[in-house]
Amino acid sequence: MFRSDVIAAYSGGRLPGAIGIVRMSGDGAFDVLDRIFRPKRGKKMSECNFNQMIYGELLAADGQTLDICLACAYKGPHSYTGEDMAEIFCHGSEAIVAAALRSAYHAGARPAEAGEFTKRGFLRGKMDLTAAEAVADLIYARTEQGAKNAAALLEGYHARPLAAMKERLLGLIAHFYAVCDYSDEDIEPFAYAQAAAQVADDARALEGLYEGYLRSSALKDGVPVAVVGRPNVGKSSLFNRLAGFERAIVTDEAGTTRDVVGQHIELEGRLFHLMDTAGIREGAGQAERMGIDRSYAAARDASLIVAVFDGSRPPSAEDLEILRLCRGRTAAAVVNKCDLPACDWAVLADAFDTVLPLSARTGEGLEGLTGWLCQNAPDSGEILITGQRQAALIREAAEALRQAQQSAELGLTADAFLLDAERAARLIGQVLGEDVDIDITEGIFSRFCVGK
Ligand SMILES: Nc1nc2c(ncn2[C@@H]2O[C@H](COP(=O)(O)OP(=O)(O)OP(=O)(O)O)[C@@H](O)[C@H]2O)c(=O)[nH]1
Ligand SMILES: [Mg+2]
Repeated sequence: MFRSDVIAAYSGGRLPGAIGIVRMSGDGAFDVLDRIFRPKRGKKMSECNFNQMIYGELLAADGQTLDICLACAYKGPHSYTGEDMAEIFCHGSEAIVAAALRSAYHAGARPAEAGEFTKRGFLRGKMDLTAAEAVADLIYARTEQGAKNAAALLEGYHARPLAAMKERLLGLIAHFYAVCDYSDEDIEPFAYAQAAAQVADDARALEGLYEGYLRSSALKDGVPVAVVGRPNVGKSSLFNRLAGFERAIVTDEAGTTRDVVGQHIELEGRLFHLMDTAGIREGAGQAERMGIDRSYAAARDASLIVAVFDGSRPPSAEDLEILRLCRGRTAAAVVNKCDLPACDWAVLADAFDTVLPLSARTGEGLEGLTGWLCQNAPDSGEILITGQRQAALIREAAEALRQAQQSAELGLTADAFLLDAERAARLIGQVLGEDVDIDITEGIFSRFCVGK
């Protein structure tokens, strides 16, 4: 295996904080550690147990004690990077961390680049490229659901079946070559129908993965939810209630909101992208009319619609336009201002499965709406591929397999089948990080933070 220099970086959260983590990795990491951390019990760090927290003194570059804290050494290859690695858990002060890093550099380490620890893990075969990408997903996860998805990807939820698929394909290809090259020997003849069925199964699996990727934006960008209604019914008030702060302007004038106002919220571990919109009405001025066009566009593009009505006033023609807008969509009707004397809104029962009386002013009935949002968020608990790089390769591999399937079904020459099957196997390998261009891997790791 290649030798690698010792890298060091700060790997913890924002400083100051309770604990700061200084991490190092590489051949000679334990030499650096021995020079900058002295266990209280007298032994050197490199003589203590691995994977065990050791209490001791963190030393500055001049040898003076900087902090009394903990450190842990991890012996390669059983570490995150696959190399000898160590972490020092010092007090989370900027001064201590900066001095500890200076001390590590003085002892022979160099500053790590963004994502370099994970890159080393990848290059040492500790993880495939999908797992490395999942690490970035984990770090940037905005919700519990996003983190769970990333954790499953990190554990090879899709990578393992993909690796198996590639092996099966290679087996099929090898069999094909054997039949062609040693036709007079006792090799089972090649069954085109069976080959066609196998690549069709694989193509279907890949297509499913790609479709999942198209749905995965809900994990990162949130489920888009449009709040629509005629002016002054309380859309912005409701939107602010859900956001938990005064995000949008509220006045008692009709036509307050002119533009789409977006806000991410998390409910029960899921991410939603709420959009407050301009009230829909006829005869508005130019700016408001442009806003109303955007309301329609937001409603069209959203997965879920929250249609708001003013329960203290009778239904109007403008309200009926909202009913029309929601037809055939996943929409809930909110009959707002339930703190005021109510008018008859029975008309909504025909148009909506869900009608929720609510007061944006007092918050009464809000849990009915949040419950509806969570129930209707498209989440099947399915683990989705999230990376555009992987998705593009998977789609291409699926297309190659469909072509191979066609060649097999038509009984074309072996060449036609082999060419596409081999291309598919290569593309699947690239998903996992085999034969991937150095520029591509550099691009992936540079998106990480320093210290990971
Ligand atoms: N009593 C009562 N008043 C409310 C409630 N929700 C909103 N309002 C009032 O209704 C008025 C309009 O509220 P907004 O939230 O600005 O209504 P909107 O639908 O966003 O209006 P536009 O942006 O003009 O389309 C304000 O005076 C709010 O205080 C409610 O639940 N009860
Ligand atoms: Mg508004």
